[in-house]
Amino acid sequence: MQLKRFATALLLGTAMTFAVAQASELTVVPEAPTFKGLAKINYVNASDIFEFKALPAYHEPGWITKNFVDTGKLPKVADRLPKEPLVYKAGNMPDGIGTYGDVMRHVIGGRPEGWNYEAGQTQGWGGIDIGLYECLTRTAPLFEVNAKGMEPLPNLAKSWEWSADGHKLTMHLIEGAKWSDGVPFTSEDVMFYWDDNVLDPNVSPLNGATQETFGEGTTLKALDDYTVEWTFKDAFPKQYLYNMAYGTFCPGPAHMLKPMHPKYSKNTYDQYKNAFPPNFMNWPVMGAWVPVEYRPDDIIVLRRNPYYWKVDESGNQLPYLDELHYKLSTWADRDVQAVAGSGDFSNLEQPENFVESLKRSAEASAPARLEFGPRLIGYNLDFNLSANGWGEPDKRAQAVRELNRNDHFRKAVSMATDREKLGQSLVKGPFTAIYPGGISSGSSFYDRNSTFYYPFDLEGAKAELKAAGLEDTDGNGIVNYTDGPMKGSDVEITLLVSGDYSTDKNLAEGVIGQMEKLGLRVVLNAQDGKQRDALNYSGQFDWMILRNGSEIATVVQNTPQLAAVGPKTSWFHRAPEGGQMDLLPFETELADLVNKFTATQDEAARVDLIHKYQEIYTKNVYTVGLTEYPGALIINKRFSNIPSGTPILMFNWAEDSIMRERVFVAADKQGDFELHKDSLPGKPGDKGPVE
Ligand code: BQZ
Repeated sequence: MQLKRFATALLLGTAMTFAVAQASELTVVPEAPTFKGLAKINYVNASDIFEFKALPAYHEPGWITKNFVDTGKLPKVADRLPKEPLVYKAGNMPDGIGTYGDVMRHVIGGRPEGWNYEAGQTQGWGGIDIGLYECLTRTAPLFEVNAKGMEPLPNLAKSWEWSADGHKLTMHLIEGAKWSDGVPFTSEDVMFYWDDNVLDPNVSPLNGATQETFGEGTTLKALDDYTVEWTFKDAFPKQYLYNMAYGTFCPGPAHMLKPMHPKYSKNTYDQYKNAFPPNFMNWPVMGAWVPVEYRPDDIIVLRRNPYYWKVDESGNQLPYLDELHYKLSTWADRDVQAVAGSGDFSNLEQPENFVESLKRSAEASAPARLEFGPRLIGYNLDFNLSANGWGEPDKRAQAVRELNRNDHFRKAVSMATDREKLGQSLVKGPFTAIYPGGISSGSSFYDRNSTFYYPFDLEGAKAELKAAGLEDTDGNGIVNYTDGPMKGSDVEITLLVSGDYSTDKNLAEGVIGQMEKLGLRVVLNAQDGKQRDALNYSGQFDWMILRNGSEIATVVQNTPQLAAVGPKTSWFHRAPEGGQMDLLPFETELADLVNKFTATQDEAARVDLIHKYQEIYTKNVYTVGLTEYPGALIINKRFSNIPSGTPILMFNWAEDSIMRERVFVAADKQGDFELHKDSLPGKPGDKGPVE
């Protein structure tokens, strides 16, 4: 009998060993299916796009001269421009010098909280903040710039030079530019953003800029009204110039915000953050358009900024478009309206809409054209890896965090994920690809041979769960903890996703179904974008499905978000308030590789560092990549100066990359969509525009 039992156990054991031996081994990810839809990009040099210089004469729409300059309401256009405006070169404009008039009608799924972007308020995304807030440098147009020697484009910072030892960077701001209410833009705006928002621990700027975003111990000071000086610990950390672009260094108007900041008033931080609600119109911006009308859940209307500091080579003050709309709807509706022609622009990023959008856009009568870019849109299942208090977990959540930090557990989750099925469930065809996580296959830093994953293998996954100390001891199909404070309980995991996108929810439902077969109970927690962001940034989640950002697509943009290089840089592992990071050994390796990448300018070394990063990332299942696919830009055919092959996401979103300020509509194609024709923004706080 003993023998029989032993033999059975042996057989079982062998079977188990055999199952584990059969369990999918780490494998190099297969080639992604080729996808023909990719449009051609015309690569140029950065200097081909624009320069800063004074021109002999400047021009503006005739109605501004007639109704505003001739009546004394506005200074002459030459007096509204800086000494050396940013001059877009006609040679880089696909359709050349434009003409004034018309509107770009955006549709967005977010909603405005207020105008205090610096203190973390969203304006609803979809390109509205990108248009309002100009930043020290600009990177979105780099998608069309030759990679060799690439560095961020000048913007509010028109030039810069490094000290001989590379630890200081002197930055020259554009001189004589003004906010849209006529107040001069100076280093005071830059320093208020840096000192009283980035460095103030009580303020969390939108897109999460912290001191570590620009390097541990980095300092910044103003030398005069138009000169600031950075001091870095590393020598020549040119990488940080990317972080001085959109999202992380886009100063707001200090003359509006500083008086409301707790350091300079009796306001609380909450009162500061909410000092300018969305119905505060004519908010001063450096961007090309100013909010002049807001109807909740309906529309935000923006009118051209009369002090905008960019012109074309003929001296025409930009933008060409007099008005922008942001219709407050849903992200899915953005695709539908762009294809139907009642909206003008969409980043087709939800595969569920691919087929219909392709069909409609293929018709000769289609109002919009649709161009696919590289396979750079992807999703990851992120594990909250903090076990020392970030997000104040209760007993259940803490037990999940401990599991998330267990290699067998993350391996089991990866092995139980059928990536092929998940991708095809979104859209049939050659669009989606198996994506293990890490750098996108569409990125110039991607190396397939450094990208590993565990192919789908449910039995192997179950064996890994057992190795993680989980067994279904009560036979209800869900594994139980076999020790610790949750001993005997079912393993229950909450999954945070954005409820604003069908793709996020569909992927979540797919993962939940697949995890149930593995024996994990995963509970969906779908929140709107704002709440999802808030729960994410504060660590209140067990697992999260997150769409990739620029750091995954380009490596060089938002680089600190590639690893926990600081207490608040990773999307899914941060330090508790006032606490330290509790990094796993491989996380420390990843952070070291990212820091080394940031500190060197040796191109070959940078490539090697990222390949090593990719290998450690994927072999350790830092995240479980789910699927990746190409996005497509849908834009109404009446617009000119749209660069061919503009990716919907690379260094930034397409709203930035197409350089909207130089987009125009030929006179004979202009629609009748303006809601405030021949008006300009009023004074900050005025109820609407000045007709
Ligand atoms: C693009 C983008 C422009 C944010 C947002 C939104 C937020 C996230 C992300 C995208 C929307 C559109 O993305 O989906 O196509 O227009 O706005 O900013 O998802 O919830 O927090 O990171 O960019």
